[in-house]
Amino acid sequence: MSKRILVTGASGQIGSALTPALRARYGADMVVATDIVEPPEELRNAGPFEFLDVTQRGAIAAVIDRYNVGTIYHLAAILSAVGETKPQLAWTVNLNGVYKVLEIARERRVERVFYPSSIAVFGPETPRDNTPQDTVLRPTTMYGVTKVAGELLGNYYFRRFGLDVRGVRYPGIISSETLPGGGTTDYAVEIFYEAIKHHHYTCFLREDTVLPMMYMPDCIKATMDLMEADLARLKHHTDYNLAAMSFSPADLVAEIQKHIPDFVCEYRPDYRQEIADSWPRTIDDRAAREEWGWEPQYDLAAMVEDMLDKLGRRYEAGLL
Ligand code: NAD
Ligand code: AKB
Repeated sequence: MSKRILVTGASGQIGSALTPALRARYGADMVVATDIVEPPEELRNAGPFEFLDVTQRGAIAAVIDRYNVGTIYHLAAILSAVGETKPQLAWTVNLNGVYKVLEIARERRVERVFYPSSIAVFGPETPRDNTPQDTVLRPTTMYGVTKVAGELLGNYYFRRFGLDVRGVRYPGIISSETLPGGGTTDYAVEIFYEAIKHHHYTCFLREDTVLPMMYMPDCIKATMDLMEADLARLKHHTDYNLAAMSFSPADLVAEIQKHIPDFVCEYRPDYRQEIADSWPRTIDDRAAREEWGWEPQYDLAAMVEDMLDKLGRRYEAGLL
């Protein structure tokens, strides 16, 4: 029987989009979605779902054995903003989680593991413009600390044990289906809901805070392309820089106003401003482009048009 795919953190922003994409590509029964919280109804009804806490080693091993898992997408994590309010939880879930998943993957001879990293691996000492692939990694958030350690651990398991661990440094991900789970880039999703519902948004970052961002279809494409890439072509493994677009809240507001002219945004920066100020503005992703053919499809204008179209339809149907 062919081996199944396990997704941890499947109820989250990325998991709830990646799981259906994997099911469409490999078959609904082949993809086991797991999380500690209920997934969206469509995801629960469309294939296997198990409650799974990634800090529980025995529970991870049991699911891997029960479903004959050959590939893991390990998405479960605590993101940057929640991580700064609960650093101990971020350490436990992010680092204990990835260590346990890698250990069990090694023991059970899992073939491939996807472990997403983040632009949060960079810190205030890193060049912020066109941030190089290989550069200073001294983050000032607990989230960033766990992501650097996770990248290094994944590379260690590849070199030491031959476990094929792959990962990208996602920028802020924007999506129309599931709300983000507590990051610094969340404003770039929330703003659409408020623009459509109230024509008004109060942004928790300064208007000139430029950050790297990506639309969900590109995030899914990058993830699946990297996982299907020829291993022989990969010079990096767990730490690919990835770029699609960079913009500030003011840029995003101006683009939304092309569709909703009376939309107004106020700015009240909070503790997340300091996190954003420690991250890159733009990213050099040549390694991803050269080693596995990465190319994004969506720029700011195309993303905004698609977001407003999708969310606008849900609003008109009374579903927002
Ligand atoms: P999210 O917060 O939306 O989802 C994470 C999921 O993990 C949640 O559904 C949560 O219930 C689950 N979870 C938390 N603790 C758990 C535990 N102990 N056991 C099992 N599940 C647990 O996050 P996301 O945006 O979907 O992110 C997925 C991955 O991508 C994370 O590793 C994140 O660091 C990374 N990433 C995301 C972004 C982004 O902008 N969304 C950017 C960079 C990196
Ligand atoms: C966050 O803001 O924490 C995430 C990320 C960039 O990792 N969106």
